[in-house]
Amino acid sequence: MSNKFYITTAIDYVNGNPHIGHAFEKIFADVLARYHRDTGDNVFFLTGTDEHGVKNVKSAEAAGIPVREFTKKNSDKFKELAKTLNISNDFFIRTTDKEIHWPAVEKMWRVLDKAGDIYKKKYQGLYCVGHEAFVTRKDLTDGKCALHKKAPDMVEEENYFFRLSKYTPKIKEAVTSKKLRIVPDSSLNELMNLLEDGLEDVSFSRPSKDLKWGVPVPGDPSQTIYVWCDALVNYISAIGYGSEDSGSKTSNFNKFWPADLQVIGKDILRFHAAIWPGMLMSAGLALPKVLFAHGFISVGGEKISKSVGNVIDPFELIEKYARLGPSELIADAMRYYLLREIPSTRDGDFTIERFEERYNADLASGLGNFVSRVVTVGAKCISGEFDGAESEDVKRQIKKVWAEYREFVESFRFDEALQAVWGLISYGDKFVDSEKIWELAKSDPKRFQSDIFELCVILANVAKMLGPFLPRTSEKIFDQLGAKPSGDNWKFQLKKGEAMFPRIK
Ligand code: ME8
Repeated sequence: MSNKFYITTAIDYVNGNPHIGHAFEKIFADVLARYHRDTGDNVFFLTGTDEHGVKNVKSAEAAGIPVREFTKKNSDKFKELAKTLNISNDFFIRTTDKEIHWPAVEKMWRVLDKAGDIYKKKYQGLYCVGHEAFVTRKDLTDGKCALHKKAPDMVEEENYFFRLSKYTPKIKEAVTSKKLRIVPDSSLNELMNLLEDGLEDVSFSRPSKDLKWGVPVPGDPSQTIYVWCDALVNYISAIGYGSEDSGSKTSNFNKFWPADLQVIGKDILRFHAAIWPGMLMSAGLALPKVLFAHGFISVGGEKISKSVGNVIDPFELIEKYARLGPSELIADAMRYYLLREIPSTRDGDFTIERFEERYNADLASGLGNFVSRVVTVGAKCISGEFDGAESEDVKRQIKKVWAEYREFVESFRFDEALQAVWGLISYGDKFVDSEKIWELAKSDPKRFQSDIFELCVILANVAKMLGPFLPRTSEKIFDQLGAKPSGDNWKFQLKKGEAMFPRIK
């Protein structure tokens, strides 16, 4: 029986265009979704957009477009990005979806209320629109939010609160016992500090007179549900909580919840490791198994920001290199850069220079060159289907790299997984050199064919490992090998294709 694997990403605000930080997170999760599919797991992979709240409303106003139209237009861009980057999500949730999402948010609210965890209170606080959250004086520098560089709004209002404080001990227990595993340790430590201080109750609604754009509080339309309470519910609304009979054995909710892995950026840890588990506990639902918080991407050493003018638009980046080949391979090149260059648990940087360097060194010279050394040379002298046998040394080498690769992928060390694959490529390159393959074609055709067979096996394994990382590249390699990834008793029929990853001059 196959295991289920439910994986989610954060859902993006649609206040602007997607940038490479958004792209990174979706690519990161896609590797794991594809890897688990390859191992035979029954995968459900969710991503989507977060469309309510003050931030989206303000951006729509600034653009002079009605908010519903504005969020739809931008949500479409995020959807399009997922397609362009070959993200293999099974569903794309939008929080404006009144059929699937809203009923779940309403149900969650009622359940929290019934548990006695919602109460009304007069409140005065500083609301940071960038955070979509109340902040405290210690989050400010010179009166401005240290992260968003804007002064928060002073808000005085009566609204509903969620009794998060009550769940501090239970959350602490879940985290320390690893029922809810927080990766990496830096995020775990950050959370433990928060828990040590004790969690505070959270404002869970805003008066509708100030914010109408959102889900009305059930039974009290004078209040709108807080955007984070609404957004976090996407992880269960998308699989049917509240909209299908979640009691039935066949429902996706019963099949897939709890999530096996939730991927988020480190900046939204508190919402996912404190508020979300608190809500789930109050509702009597299981906690996700693992929460993975990735690092942040800067561009040219600076935080990505419109005012700095360093926003890299993934669509433009792909367009810029269109002359190098089909856009799906450029998308793979982008996937490669982000996965190889940004260590998943730390921050990383993007520059065009570094992108081109990596492309030329690893994709044009490393991978592309190896493919052509094997396929072009082989196809010249061998026509039709052929098989053969690998030497013990080749078998051992491939087995060793698979073991490293699996360990690295399963511990989220994607840069190291790719290094292991490139190790196998250089092993193959050495094989070509030491055998002087190009001479053997004439001098010893029998040995030539058996060597080419072994090289094809090496390349097929490289392509198999690249499947989750560079899906289109992997397919194209299999096309040129005339083989299927599922094969183990390899047979090949070489077909020289377009040069993969021509050099950037
Ligand atoms: O936080 N590098 O939306 P968002 C890496 N709607 N990751 C980055 C990044 C960067 N430069 N910039 C953003 C939200 N991200 C909420 C989430 S989930 C129920 C609601 C990541 O559009 C960020 O960490 O600000 C987050 O995980 C995701 O992109 C969406 O960010």
